[in-house]
Amino acid sequence: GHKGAVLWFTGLSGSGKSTIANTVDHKLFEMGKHTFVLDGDNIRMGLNKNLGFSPEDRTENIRRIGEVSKLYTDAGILVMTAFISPYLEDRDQVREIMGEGEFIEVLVKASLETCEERDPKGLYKKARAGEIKGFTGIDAPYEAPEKPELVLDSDAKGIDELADEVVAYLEANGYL
Ligand code: GGZ
Repeated sequence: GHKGAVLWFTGLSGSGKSTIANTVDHKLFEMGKHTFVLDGDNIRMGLNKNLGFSPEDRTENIRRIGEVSKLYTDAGILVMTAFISPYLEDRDQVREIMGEGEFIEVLVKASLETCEERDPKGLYKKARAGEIKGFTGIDAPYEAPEKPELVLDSDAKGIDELADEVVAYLEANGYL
């Protein structure tokens, strides 16, 4: 089919959102499907470079990403977003602006312990040392989704297996 939708990855920093999204992107490309990934690298560096990490700025970050995702979806493109998106209400707001079946919420489930152990950019260490204030999971909240379309067990499984689970979900539900 040629149905646009957004795969909305949500989870802690270091849970694997961006890596999984990019791996899915790669797999779909090999299958001849053209998708697009929105993440901090192309959004927080550009469109949203005037936003920080206060609750208000995170809400505005997610609102804009939601609107951009809607544009892609309306154009018939499958878009993947990889942002912590810590607030339930903000994600529900995006779900509301999308059409029926166009918002696929994917919880990338990894415990704080796992993420802190990975700490690829050393940010948890800085947050623990008080060098970064308001870090998600340390001194800022993460509200996990109650009924996500998909849950990926990033504590127990590797990136490739989880990416395959996403592709299988898309196939089973008529998105490909
Ligand atoms: C959380 C922060 C913070 C604070 C900088 N809290 O591992 P990363 O580096 O690449 O992922 C984190 C990213 C989070 O940006 P998002 O746009 O996804 O956040 S939100 O959806 O909440 O708006 C981390 C880095 O930015 N980072 N400061 N205080 N993550």
